[in-house]
Amino acid sequence: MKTFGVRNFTRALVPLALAAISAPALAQEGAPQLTAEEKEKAKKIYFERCAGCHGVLRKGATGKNLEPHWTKKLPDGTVQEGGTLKLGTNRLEKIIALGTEGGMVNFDDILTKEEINLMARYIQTTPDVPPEFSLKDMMATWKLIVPVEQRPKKKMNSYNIENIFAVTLRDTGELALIDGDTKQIINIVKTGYAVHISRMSKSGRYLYTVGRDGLVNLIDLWMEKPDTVATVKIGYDARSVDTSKFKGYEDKYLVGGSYWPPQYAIMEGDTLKPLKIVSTRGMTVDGEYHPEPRVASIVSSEIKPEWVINIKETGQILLVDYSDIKNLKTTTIESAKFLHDGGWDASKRYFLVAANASHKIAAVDTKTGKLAALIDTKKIPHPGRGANFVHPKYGPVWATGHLGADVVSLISTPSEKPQHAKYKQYNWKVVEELKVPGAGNLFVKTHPKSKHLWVDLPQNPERELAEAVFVFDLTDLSKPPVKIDVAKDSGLPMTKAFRRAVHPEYNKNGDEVWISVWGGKSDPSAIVIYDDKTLKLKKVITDPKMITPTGKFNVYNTQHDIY
Ligand code: DHE
Repeated sequence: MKTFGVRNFTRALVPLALAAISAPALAQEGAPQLTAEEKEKAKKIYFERCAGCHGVLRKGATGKNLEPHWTKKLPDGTVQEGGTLKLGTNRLEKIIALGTEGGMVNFDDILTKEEINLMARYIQTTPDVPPEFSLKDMMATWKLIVPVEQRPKKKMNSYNIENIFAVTLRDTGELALIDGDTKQIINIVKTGYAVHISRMSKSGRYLYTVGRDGLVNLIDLWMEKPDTVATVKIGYDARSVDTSKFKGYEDKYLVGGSYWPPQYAIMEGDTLKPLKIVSTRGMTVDGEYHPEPRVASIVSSEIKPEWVINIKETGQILLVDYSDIKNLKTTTIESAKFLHDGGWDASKRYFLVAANASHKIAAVDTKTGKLAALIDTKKIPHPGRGANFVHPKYGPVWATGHLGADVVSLISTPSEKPQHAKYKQYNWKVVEELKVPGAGNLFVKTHPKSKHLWVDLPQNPERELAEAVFVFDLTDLSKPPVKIDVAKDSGLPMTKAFRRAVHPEYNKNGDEVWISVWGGKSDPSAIVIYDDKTLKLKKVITDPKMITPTGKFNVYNTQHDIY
């Protein structure tokens, strides 16, 4: 079955505190019966593979609503009620096995027939409600491994810290720190489960990473061998962190967003000591109450002491002023539902975030604290952090790829530079859609010193596209992109699982691009490095410890939001 979409998203591994999850209080009338053992197994699979898209409470987000009111056949076996289709086990099995044209991927190569049948029955039962996670719970998880006074007073190693890459080793729950100059692995740090993103402190000394299990690691890059100096859990299921970057607050605070419970936590930047938790439960932009509004992307403003915190299910964008943590001031900006990932425009005044299942990009003006625009795009925009460059005809643009469409959308962004005044007429319009050979893009990337735009397609169902990247020439966008077969260049053997080429990331100088070859958990993986000018292969980093590399975060580019 050829479907594009969110394959590995639904494979995401989310080890919630499963044991602590309470049994549903409601009667399961008409739902298929599950033994206690089956239920435990189904719960685990649901959290590992399904919750990322459908939500813990199954209210739906990127994926559809999976509550019993439409998954469950009526007690007498009726499949239709008042025009509403009741899916039932057989239909659900087919959807899980084969996927749908709506973007749901096929699971017949991941789950066994029995597991598919189990999940088809499980999602007809009433969803379990996981436990809450308080400040006291958070405090109990906090580990200060090296107190500040015992840390180096100056940099104790000879690494060019600004060119270190933090590489997510997704399926081992580790982070590889790689020297960008020598391409040698500096350290492999044990992190949270299926670690998601890394971010930098303003000073460039501290690196933070967050696992899907909510574990945050604080890594001190000044140590002789950079390593973890503190950890804390911010919830059971998380995706994002960022630091305080405004003048006077450098390295002072860290904020982390949770999927479950739906809340964000504020910590001390250099120790991770928990300070405050704020719930994000509340009303959607449509005025409906939502019990599970998950925290998606977070960025830190440099023009105000504020974080931009994007709440997925409600479509509300929060500007959280951290200058007074005790008396927290928040501006709540209405945008569109299902906010996900995003990045700054070139001026770093506007933050552009995908409302992915609404097929829109919301742009926030962080100077005025208002929504600047809500822009319709092709299906399921997925920018990562996006890419900024000056278009030959339309001036400054920010680019996003799409999971659900075979284009890269270029959105004109405002600029105060006098030479860009003539482009004002285009601001906040999709000025061009660059054609790519298929859907399934996750990340696009360029660099201020580069003339190239790199586009991956790891979620495309065709092997030859998922294993390649496509490079546009920014000086002549009428040319089709150059295809680079990254999996082939890696020299890795062909495997049953796709060797997905994912997440292009520049080095500090902006003259090299690193791409992960994301293989199966038991297959060899690699990072393939290209010369950005010539597009020629420069180096392949392989190592038995290099298992399922995905996101890569160059210290300097992450610290300064360069993309
Ligand atoms: Fe991500 C960023 C959520 C699946 C790799 N991902 C993000 C962000 C969010 C998010 C909210 C933005 C963080 C920020 O900027 O503060 N990702 C989710 C999901 O909910 C989802 C769809 C399913 C899940 O259960 O996790 C999901 N993500 C994936 C993957 O399967 C990816 C491809 C591989 C992996 O490592 O898990 C993946 N996501 C990434 C990466 C970034 C990211 C590499 C950071 C991009 C950047 O350049 O900053």
